Amino acid sequence: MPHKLATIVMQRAEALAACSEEPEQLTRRSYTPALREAHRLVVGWMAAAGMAVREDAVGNLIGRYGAATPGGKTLIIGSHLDSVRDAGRYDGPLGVLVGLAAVESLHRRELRLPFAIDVIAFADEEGVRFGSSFFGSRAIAGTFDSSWLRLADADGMTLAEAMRAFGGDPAALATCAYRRDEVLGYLEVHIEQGPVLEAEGLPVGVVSAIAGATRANLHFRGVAGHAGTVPMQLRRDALCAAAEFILAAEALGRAANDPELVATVGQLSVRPGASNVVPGAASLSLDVRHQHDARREAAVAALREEAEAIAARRGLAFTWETLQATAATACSPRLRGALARAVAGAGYPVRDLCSGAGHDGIAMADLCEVAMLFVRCAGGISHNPAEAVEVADVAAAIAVVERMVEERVHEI
Ligand code: HGY
Ligand code: MN
Ligand code: MN
Repeated sequence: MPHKLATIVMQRAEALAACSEEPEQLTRRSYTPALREAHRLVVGWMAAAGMAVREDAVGNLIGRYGAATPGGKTLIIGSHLDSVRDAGRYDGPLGVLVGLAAVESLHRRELRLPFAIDVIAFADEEGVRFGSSFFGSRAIAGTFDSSWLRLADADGMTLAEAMRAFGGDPAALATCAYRRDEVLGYLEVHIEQGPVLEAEGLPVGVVSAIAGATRANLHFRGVAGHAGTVPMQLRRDALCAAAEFILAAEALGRAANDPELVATVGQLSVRPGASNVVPGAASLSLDVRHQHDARREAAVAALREEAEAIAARRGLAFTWETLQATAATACSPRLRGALARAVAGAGYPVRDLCSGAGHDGIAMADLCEVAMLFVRCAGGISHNPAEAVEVADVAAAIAVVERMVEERVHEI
């Protein structure tokens, strides 16, 4: 059955890829009409798999496959449908579609388990639109911070306004939270977004921990001036300061001789943004990750000091805005063990590996034990339209999840 369902998963991933804000590339940010279109497709697939479907106040899409007897606990299987800009097809959707396929397999065989399965498509995992992320999973875990509702996107729309326009209810976010005692655990299937499984010829991997991450915005303020008249020595050029910082961040990441430390500047805005004006203001994003929190925090502190020194040397004003700092999250030894036995039971080698990428499991760990299954992806490429998986590896993931929910019940 897994291979047939895997083919359906691949077809559905293609259908979801057409739900985009941009005609030429796949961009599906949170609370957009493109995400609404994606939800419409998934609602139909969930209903056809015998699931009761609802959307909660924060905008999570939740399909429930009821337990054999009412009152059972719930295993949550989830991931996200929102994407980065110019995204691949599988980062997020694969996890929702494999969870749905495992339920579909039960439904086709008219099987019910002693526990319910909730397949959740979380409202905003990538954080592209509002800068901070995990809004959906934080609401499910009961840790949503209402100050986030005032975050605004590039058009000035607040998260609360976007949520309301999408059909959500910012005033009712407490209703999204699950109770600890009703949840068996959380399982996410996700592409590895790295090269390890492919390098070792493995279809799947069991995640041991998810790296911690700090996201910040840095703002350099100088003096705008005429490109033709302001002498170089008298300039207070905000973009040159930002450029110096960007290279310093790369140098720190490289010099640390620590492969687990990564520092990325992915966004840069320059004002006023005219070719004949010395830039008076420049803002940039910073993303720092590490498996160990102390190392990440030390790197963030060093980068903040460096930015302040650059601004001081150049006579610029500087502000630092931390948007999000998430601690590294260990996956549950109990669930990992059950997942590893399900991998072995499905006939695949068990390979533990860390996740450099962030996932909703970070937020879900405040609610319950979490486990993740990685799926090999071509070249380890992700956050890129070249993202690709093999149908046989998707079939492997479905077979593992089926064994996890059907044979490892007593271990969950
Ligand atoms: O940024 C991440 O690690 C994830 O893709 N949200
Ligand atoms: Mn991603
Ligand atoms: Mn993802």
